[in-house]
Amino acid sequence: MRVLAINDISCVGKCSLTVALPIISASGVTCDILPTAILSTHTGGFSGYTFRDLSEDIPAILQHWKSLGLQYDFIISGYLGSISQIEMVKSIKKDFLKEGGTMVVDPVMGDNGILYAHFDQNFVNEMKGLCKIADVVVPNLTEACFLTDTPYSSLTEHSYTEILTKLRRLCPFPSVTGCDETAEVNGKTRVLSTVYYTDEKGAVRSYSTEKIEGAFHGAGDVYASALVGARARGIGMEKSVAIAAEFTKNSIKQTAADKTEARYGLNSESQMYAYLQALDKECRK
Ligand code: PXL
Repeated sequence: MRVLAINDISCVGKCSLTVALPIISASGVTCDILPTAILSTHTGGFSGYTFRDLSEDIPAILQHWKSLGLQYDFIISGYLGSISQIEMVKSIKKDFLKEGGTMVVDPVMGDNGILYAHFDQNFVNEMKGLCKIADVVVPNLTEACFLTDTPYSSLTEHSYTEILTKLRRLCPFPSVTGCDETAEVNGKTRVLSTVYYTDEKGAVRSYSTEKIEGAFHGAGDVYASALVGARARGIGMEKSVAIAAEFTKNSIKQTAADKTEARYGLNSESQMYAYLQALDKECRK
């Protein structure tokens, strides 16, 4: 199994490729990388970061790969710094995804109801176009709202299924993370963090974990990488979502216990062994 991860390198702050590469590789498949930009840190919560756009280097990299005849079973795209990089990902899919391969798009654009620095409505519109060529999209709730023109401020627990139905007009297998819900657990009202997704048969499903209070940077990257790792190991959507959601929740839980600054990312390293055990258990069935 060969996976290509297209994303930036944020040198500090554990997101994008510094998360995708270790997690996807650890899952037991080859993970090649295409860096879209190099930043000293990510853009969420730091000021004064450097940002080198690598768009100019990419055509020669792709030319070389073509000469090697490289083809991928999975391609996952993440943070893209410009509309021209969105176009570039579309042509990479054409040239490098195997027939029957899986295109995964993480439409990295924002969180907590707002877009990250450098993004605007024009970029959102172009990202909708990229989602249309994907088999799987993994937005967080904020990104799902932007992709479906749903005002974030108007959200209720009843909106989630509707958002998923709208996302299915863009892509057959959307999976939306961070859908907060309340539920009665042992007679107490609890807040749950739920992933809404569609299974292989196209049915809307959900998977809930305990909600850990706070904003944790890089959680979307951990979830997307763990999901791709599980899918690349041949595990079905339903189990893959559960494994990725548990890995992410446990990483968040450990990060909260560590009391590190949220902008430095998740302690997913501590949960890697459990993730691999979950993959192995499923693959042995
Ligand atoms: O975690 C998403 C992400 C990836 N890459 C860069 C970012 C962000 C979010 O802030 O700034 C550069």
